[in-house]
Amino acid sequence: MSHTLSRRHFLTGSSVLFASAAMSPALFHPAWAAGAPTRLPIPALADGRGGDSVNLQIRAGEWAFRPGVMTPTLGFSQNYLGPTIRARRDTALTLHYTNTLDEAVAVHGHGLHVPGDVDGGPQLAMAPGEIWQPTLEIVQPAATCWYHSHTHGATGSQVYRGLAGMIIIDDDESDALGLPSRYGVDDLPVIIQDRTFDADGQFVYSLNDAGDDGWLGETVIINGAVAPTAIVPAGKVRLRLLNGANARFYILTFADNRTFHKVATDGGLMERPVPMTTMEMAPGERCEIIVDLSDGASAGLLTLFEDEWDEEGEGILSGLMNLFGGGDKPLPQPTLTLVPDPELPANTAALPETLATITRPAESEIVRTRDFILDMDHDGGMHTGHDGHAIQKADMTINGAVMDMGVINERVERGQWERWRLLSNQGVHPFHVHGCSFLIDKIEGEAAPDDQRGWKDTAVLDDDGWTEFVVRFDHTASEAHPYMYHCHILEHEDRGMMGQFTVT
Ligand SMILES: [Cu+2]
Repeated sequence: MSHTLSRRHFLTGSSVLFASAAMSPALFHPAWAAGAPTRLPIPALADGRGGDSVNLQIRAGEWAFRPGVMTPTLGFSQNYLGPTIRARRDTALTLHYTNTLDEAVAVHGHGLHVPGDVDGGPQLAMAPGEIWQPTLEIVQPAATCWYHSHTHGATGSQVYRGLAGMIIIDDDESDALGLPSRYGVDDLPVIIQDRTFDADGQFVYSLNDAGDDGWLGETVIINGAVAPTAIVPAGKVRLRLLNGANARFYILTFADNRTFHKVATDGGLMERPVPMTTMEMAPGERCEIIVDLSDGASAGLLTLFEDEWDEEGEGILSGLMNLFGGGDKPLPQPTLTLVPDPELPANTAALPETLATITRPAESEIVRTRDFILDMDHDGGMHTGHDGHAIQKADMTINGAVMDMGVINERVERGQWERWRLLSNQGVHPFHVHGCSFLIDKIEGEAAPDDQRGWKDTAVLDDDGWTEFVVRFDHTASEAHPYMYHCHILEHEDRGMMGQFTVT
């Protein structure tokens, strides 16, 4: 029987009770007891604001997820993941990719409002040895975005091996708010992933062996490190959280159940900070949160999830970090620990009451409605793509169709508001749309909760009811370089849960 995730398990679950249970204050998984503390790796900054092109060499490497054990990896100009690209509104960002691998790679700028011909969809794959140099006009508000492999049929495998990195967009409005903004000091990139390692410390991954829920790794890693610590000022700290996992939904909370403030969703700042103690993040989503460490106590971030269900169908929370395949599940340990250092200059300013203005369209401005139904058919057969190659287990469809690079599934008019309604026949899917940010209107018939009312590009839908958002596309995407909409469980995407659309 499938145990596909269902959102209602989380919504009605008892995660807060769980988090208040006695937690071991240990910083490290027992497997790490003999090792020195791992510092949170901070990806290098690649400053694209001044007009110089940012060089990103797509290359193989190796990376020590555990001291002394090297894992073959991929990265952008580094061994694992890529530099954090810094961009600014109203400037052009030029990227210069070189594919040094012996496999094709497409790289998508996730969350960027750019035309289809520089969006990095699968049509723009670089063959081995090829170069791709897109110039992106950054016209959107400050946001935390990311770039990652979007190679047809190989996205899951390439992201898993390391082809992902963060993009930070700044603007004048966000600069004026006084939020923590010292990169790597009180403004930290936090890329959450999970990986399974074999006894030799090598990645274990198989698209064909992934279950209905996608490929779920056994060990949680943050910026490529297991249970790292970050020394931070004893004040306000901004975490730019990216769920960069292939398939796992995370439930984030602090071990001491402290309140944090969510200030940004995928597409930028929300209208006002939202106090929270527990927050779910689906694959592909970003959130910026502000954590206050002025009390001087360390804060352990728990990245929990539900992989098992009790007789009532309620999810059982766990947070395993079975490094290199341990036996019994340990109690959830913090996967990132923030340790305040009172010697460091701290941001202790009060949070602004308002962060941004978000204007929703009037109902009369919404000119059409499109419905998308995501199916997991389980027919188990082989399908043939338009170019003749076999697609295995292609039982993942949107509106009855698997992804076909030769088919345009939707045609959208530029500059007009639309309502997109999404439903799943089974399970929970994070639905991502290229080239835009949208505003979630309703989830299962109810108004979106406060913390979901910001700009988004990835929305969670399930089989209990429609998720609806309003969206407007301001850039074009041609038949040669269409945009994609797809499930961001990468194994669903690679099996066909994706469609193409033009904007003209
Ligand atoms: Cu999916």
